[in-house]
Amino acid sequence: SLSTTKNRIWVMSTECYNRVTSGITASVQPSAFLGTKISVCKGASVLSRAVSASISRQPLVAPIRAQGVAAPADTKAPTTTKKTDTKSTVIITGASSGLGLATAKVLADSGEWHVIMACRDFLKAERAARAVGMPKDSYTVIHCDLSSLNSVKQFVDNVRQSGRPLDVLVCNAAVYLPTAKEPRYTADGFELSVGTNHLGHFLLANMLMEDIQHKENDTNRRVIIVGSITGNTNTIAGNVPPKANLGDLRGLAGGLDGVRSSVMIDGGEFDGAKAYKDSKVCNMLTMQEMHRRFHEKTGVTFASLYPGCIATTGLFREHYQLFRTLFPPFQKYITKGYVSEEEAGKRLAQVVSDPTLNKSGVYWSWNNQSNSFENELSQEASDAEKAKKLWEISEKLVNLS
Ligand code: NDP
Ligand code: PMR
Repeated sequence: SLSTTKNRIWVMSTECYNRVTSGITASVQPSAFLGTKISVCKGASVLSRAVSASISRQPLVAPIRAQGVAAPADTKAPTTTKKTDTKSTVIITGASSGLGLATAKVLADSGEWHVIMACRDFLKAERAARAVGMPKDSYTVIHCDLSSLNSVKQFVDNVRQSGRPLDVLVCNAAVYLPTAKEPRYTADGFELSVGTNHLGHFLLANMLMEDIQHKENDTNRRVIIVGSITGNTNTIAGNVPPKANLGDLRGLAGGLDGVRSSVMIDGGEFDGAKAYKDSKVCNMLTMQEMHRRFHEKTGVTFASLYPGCIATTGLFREHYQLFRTLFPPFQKYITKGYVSEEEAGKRLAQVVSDPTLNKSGVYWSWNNQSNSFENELSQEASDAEKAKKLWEISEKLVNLS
C-alpha cells in the first residue's frame, strides 16, 4: 500500500503492510527524495523494489495516489477508495502502456467508467495515466503481477476491499520473448509467456467471476480476453513460423517447468515466439470455454478480439532493433494491418462498452473502414474439446481444483 503522512511517503507492498499491521515489526529505510522522506519497507516484494528503483530514476511532480487497500491507522486514508456510484467499473490488466493504456484513456475520458489499472509497476502506471491526461478521479492503480499467483490473489483481495462493484474485466497484459535463448519462469515456476499471458489471467478471471456475476441490475457485464491474429493459423500472419500449436497439451499437463516436463505446451523445445502465440490460443480458447460454462447462468458476456497490428507498442521491446525499426512501416505499407495505439484503444473500448457488441462468445476484428465484425477463429483456437482439456489442466495448475 502507499499512503502519505504529512511530508513523509510510505512505500510499502501489501504483503509488507499486512506484516506490519498484524504486529510483526518491519524495518524501514528512510531516504531523501526531493525534500520528502521516503520509507521503503525492508523485505517488501516486487512492488516496493520497482517503486524504489523508479523513484531513483525519475522525480514525481505531485503526490502519488494510493492503492485501494485500507491505510494503517496512523496515516491518512487513501484518497482513491472513494466510490463514484454513477460510473461503471472496469479492470484492465497491463494498463501501463500500449493497448491497455489507450483503452483506459478512452474509457476514462468518456466519464462513464472508473478504470482499475491492474499493473505490475505502480509508478509506471501512475505516470502513464497522468501523461495521457486521464482525469484524476477516473482511475485507480492497484498492483498486480500476473507472473505470480499470490500477487493475483492479493490483487483480487484489494479490489474487493476497494468496495467498487465490478462490471467488466479486460485481460490485456502480455509478454512476448521472441529473442530469448533460454526460458524464463513465473514465481510459481511456469514458463513466463504462458504463465503470465494465460495462467495469471485464467486465475484472475475465475476469481473475479464471483464479483462480476453478483452485480445486480446491470446488463453490461463482460469478461474480455485479448487474442491475436498470430495465434490463428487460418490467416497469413498465423502461418509465419513458428506457428501456434498446443498439440496434446502434454507440456502444460506436466507444469511447463522445464524439469518434470517441457516448457512448451505441446512438449517441444523452448521457442519464445511460439510460446507467445500458444498463449494467445489459450486466451481465445479460455474465452470460449468461459462462454460455454458461464454465459447462460450469469448473463455475463465473454469476448476476445484482434485489435489490429499495433506495431509500435512495448510488446516488441525484446525484439531485435532491426525488427523494431522495420516492423511498423512493413505493417503500414505492405500488409496494411497497422493500427495506431489510439485506434486500437477505441476498438477495445467498444468491446468493453458498446451496447451493440454485447454478443457472447465472439472473437471481434475490424475491417479497413474500422467497422467491427465477428471473425472466425482457426480450427485449433475454436476446438471445444481442447478448450475443455485446457481448462481442466489450467484449473489444477493454479490450484482452483
Ligand atoms: P505492451 O507491452 O505495450 O503492453 C503490455 C502490458 O502488459 C504492459 O502494461 C506490461 O506492463 C503488462 N505486463 C507484462 N507482464 C505483466 C505482468 N507480469 N503483470 C502485469 N502486467 C504485465 O503491449 P501491447 O499493448 O501491444 O499488448 C497488449 C495486448 O495486446 C496483449 O495481450 C497482446 O498480446 C495484444 N496484442 C497486441 C498486438 C500488437 O500488435 N501490439 C496485436 C494483437 C494483440 P509494463 O508496462 O510494466 O511492462
Ligand atoms: Mg506479421 C499479412 C498480414 C500480416 C499481419 C496482419 C500481421 C500481423 N503479420 C502479417 C504478415 C507477416 N508477418 C508476414 C508476411 C511476415 C513475414 C515477413 C510476418 C512476419 C512477422 C514477424 C517476424 N510478423 C510478426 C512478427 C513478429 O515477431 C510479430 C509476432 O508474431 O508477435 C507475436 C508479428 C506480428 N504480425 C502481425 C501481428 C499483429 C504481429 C504481432 C503481434 C501479436 O500477434 O500479438
